[in-house]
Amino acid sequence: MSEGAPCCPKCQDDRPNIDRLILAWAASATTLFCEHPNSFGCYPRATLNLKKPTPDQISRCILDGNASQAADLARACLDAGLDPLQALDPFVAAIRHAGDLFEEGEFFLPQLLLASDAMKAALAVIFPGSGAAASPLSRGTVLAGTVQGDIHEIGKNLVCALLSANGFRVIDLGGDVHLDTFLDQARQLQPDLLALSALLTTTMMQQKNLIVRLQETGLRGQVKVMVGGAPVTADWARSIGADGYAPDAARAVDEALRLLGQHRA
Ligand code: B1M
Repeated sequence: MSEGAPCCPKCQDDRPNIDRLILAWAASATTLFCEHPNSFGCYPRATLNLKKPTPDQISRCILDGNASQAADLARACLDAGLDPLQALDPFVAAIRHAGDLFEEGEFFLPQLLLASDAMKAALAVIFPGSGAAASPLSRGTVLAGTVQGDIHEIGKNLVCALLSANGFRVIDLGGDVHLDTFLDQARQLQPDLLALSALLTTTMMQQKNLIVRLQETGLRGQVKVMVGGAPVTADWARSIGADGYAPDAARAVDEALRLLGQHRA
């Protein structure tokens, strides 16, 4: 079969899916294949040993800032049977490595930007629609965002995705969210929990400022506050009067459940 030709009538209508499977299997593929039943003369997917991308491949792709390849590799990880958190791990390691290179002066801001775009492309595949959807089985409403002055969104998006996947209704205000926006939205939407992310030592202070403003405006008693982000610690959370803190996205779910008096399903 010539490369690029459809391998069955159904595949002709399903080109992107075939392309991604080919990519996942590219290293050892000798025949084009698809996941349709044998009646079309194709290989059933279960018998294919899809190749899991290596951490090196993933790291190279993120450091190169190759967003489309990052999305393909993320799909390949899922196709190879990894659960979403396992699939995400090497991408997180790679973007952190990019940060280290930046700190060491071996990477410049445009490269870091490209790397983070690639990371976001992978995250969008692994957790589609992160933070956007309201879960039908809402355990409570979470109003989330990265605080004013801080545009780092990847970790916050991951926290939102996991909260959403665990039954919370998540309203994600995005990055660099002005204190007044948080206050207006908290007043309007009456969330049960505010989830405030900060990635810069300079912007952590905005978590504190927001808690002060919540007190001043009489909203503090109506909403719990959880803080997080790489420089944030449990001590910091306590010192600013936050109700909760989590060091990573998985533990943010546990903490949100605890704060809202819920248990895992
Ligand atoms: Co920036 N950046 N960056 N950056 N960046 C860091 C944070 C830095 C540590 C890099 C470094 O120098 N080594 C450094 C901060 C130093 C400091 O303050 N201590 C830094 C800097 C300095 C900057 C700029 C100032 C650079 C400049 O302009 N000279 C600038 C700031 C711009 C601004 O915000 N005003 C800047 C810009 C950028 C990019 C735009 C290029 C890009 C962000 C793109 C985007 O998100 N839209 C970027 C990136 C990608 C990084 C690094 C490399 C990676 C961050 C990331 O996505 N990590 C980062 C280095 C690093 O982290 N090692 C760095 C992966 C993510 C999954 O982890 O975000 O930690 P993380 O989230 C985790 C936990 O922290 C936790 O759960 C997540 C998942 O497990 N968590 C929560 C996060 N939020 C939570 C909330 C919770 C609970 C847990 O409850 C509410």
